[in-house]
Amino acid sequence: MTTRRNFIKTSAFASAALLVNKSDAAELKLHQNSFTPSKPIVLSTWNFGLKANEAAWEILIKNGKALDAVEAGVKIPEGDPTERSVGYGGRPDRDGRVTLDACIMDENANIGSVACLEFIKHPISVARAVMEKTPHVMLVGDGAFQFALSQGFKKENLLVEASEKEWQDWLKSSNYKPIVNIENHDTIGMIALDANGDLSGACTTSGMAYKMHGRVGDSPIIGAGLYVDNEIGAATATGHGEEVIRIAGCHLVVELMRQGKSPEDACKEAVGRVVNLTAKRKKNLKDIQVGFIALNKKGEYGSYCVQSGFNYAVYDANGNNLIDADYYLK
Ligand code: SD4
Repeated sequence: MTTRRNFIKTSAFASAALLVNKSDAAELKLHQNSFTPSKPIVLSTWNFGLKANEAAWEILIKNGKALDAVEAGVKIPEGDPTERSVGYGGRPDRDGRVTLDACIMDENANIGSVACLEFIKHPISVARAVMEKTPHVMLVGDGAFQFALSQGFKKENLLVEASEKEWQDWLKSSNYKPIVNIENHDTIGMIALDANGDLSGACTTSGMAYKMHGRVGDSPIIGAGLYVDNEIGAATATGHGEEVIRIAGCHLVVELMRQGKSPEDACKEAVGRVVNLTAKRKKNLKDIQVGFIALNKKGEYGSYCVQSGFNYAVYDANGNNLIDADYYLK
């Protein structure tokens, strides 16, 4: 195919035309007018979602559980040292420490989360262990690390040479100014509907580069960076965590779907809240990116974000495709 971009026609549940970005990694199949919701289906944030979706799909297509699929999916960028915003290889905080945030939620509202976790390559699996093996829902810092060791996770250095070098350069100015859409990947958030009709989600990140030590974003916070309600749908977020927390973003998106909004309209309204509060607080919207993706119980999905550049990967019966999210700042 020679065209890089194609329009998907409006469908019953994709209320606005979406731009589809042809990825070299993905066979692009247009859904035009046959955008029938199907299950299983998995969605994940940014272009590294394509590879992550493949791992999730292997489980979903064998009638596996959405919970297992989302954990396996997000482990792909977590374990990849060239992905500099998640897990191993992630950019450090301003003290040069790689601190990771992750959470997971299943169809029965079981939840597990870790925040500011160091030295463990797969925080999502530690979050799952918090969910399944403790009476709690969230462990942070050294407590999360000690728990991980007790569960057999290995202590590893997560700061790769490239990240360390960038951090050394950053120290010269020490100016904390998050870059919007950095390298087209940030947090990976993944939500899936399995063949059995159950929803689960996972979200994992190294957070904002050069953040204060101890800073926690939205990604490990159930209701902010991720939410799943098996009766209604699921949502996950990426971008500036402070803004997502401010509106309890993903819980809001799911509640808006409960009120009857399509996934895309729910994401759009949540972004509208970010926009309004940013104006109220007299901050510059151009410095902010927030993106949501959402999936409902029927397998309908959508997304919306503050500014251009956010995309997400969808793997369903139509294949594994990258979709450019519609955005507010035109
Ligand atoms: C966070 N939403 O920690 C996450 C990921 C991120 O730019 O750093 N996005 O706020």
